[in-house]
Amino acid sequence: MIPSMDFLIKNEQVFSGAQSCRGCGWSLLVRHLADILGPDTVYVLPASCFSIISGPYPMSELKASIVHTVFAAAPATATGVRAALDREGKKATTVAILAGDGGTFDIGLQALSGAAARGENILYVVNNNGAYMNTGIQTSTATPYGAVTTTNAGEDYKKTWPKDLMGIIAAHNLPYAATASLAFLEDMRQKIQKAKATEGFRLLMIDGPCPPGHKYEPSQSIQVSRLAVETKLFPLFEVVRQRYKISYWPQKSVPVAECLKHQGRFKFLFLPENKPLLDHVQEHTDETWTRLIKLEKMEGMELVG
Ligand SMILES: Cc1ncc(C[n+]2csc(CCOP(=O)(O)OP(=O)(O)O)c2C)c(N)n1
Ligand SMILES: [Mg+2]
Repeated sequence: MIPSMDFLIKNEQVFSGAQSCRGCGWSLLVRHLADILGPDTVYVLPASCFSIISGPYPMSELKASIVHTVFAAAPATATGVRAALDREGKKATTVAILAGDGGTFDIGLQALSGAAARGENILYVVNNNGAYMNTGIQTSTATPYGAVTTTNAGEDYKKTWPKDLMGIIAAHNLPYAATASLAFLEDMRQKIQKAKATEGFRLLMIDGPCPPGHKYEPSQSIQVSRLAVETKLFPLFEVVRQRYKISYWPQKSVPVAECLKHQGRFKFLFLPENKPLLDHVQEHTDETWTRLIKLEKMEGMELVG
């Protein structure tokens, strides 16, 4: 069989010398994203690690226009950018938001919901690294259960489950939404292509490896991302108008501990006295996966676009 080369960068749109940490998911994600979206793209950036990585003008990392905006309002800013481009007749120009989980699950949620409900012609990309990494690893509502951050150090680890952002987004009846992983590049690139080709409000949520925040060696980023998918901690799926479709079915049943044990942020789950907590994470993950399968099988859920 001839191996597919669909994971290779074809039109590099990123200058060398990015200011990211080693092993950062943001950089690899944006290389692939920009390769597919091309130079006729305006990127709208709320505050996140990528605001720093992309660099202040004139040292931008991307060969495209970048609009830096306030933390809470990227979808509102992007709405304005879209309207201005449309008015100039530039309907083919892509408007893409690059946001972190803090800017999406928490502070930008209202603006996100508004733009999604209005059906703005915008691509929203969220790099979910599970905390406010740029300002020093504070808990967000995307932080996984059991993780240590700098804001829950007093109570040792996070004791609530992350928000179901994809469920919230599905409820907006979008034409395209999907999760993706840097360890599954062909799948991720296909999803970016689909999102680019779809008109209306689209959202991609990428699992964001972060060595300093998750506490592992930079060389392990892709391996940890792959384990997140194989253990079903980060399932890969698409949602089109509330219809779910699983994109990757793990062949083997890999326990969540296989992914969590590499990450220092989960150290509390591996204390002998905390075995029930680790079991709890496994049960919750199994339940979420079963629910996803049920959502996929649900008939008659498709809504008219
Ligand atoms: C209103 C407001 N509050 C706080 C900040 C400080 N701030 C800048 S980036 C950031 C963290 C962003 O976290 P996230 O969205 O998850 O992106 P990441 O840095 O993890 O990529 C914070 C708190 C800000 N810029 N504006
Ligand atoms: Mg984050």
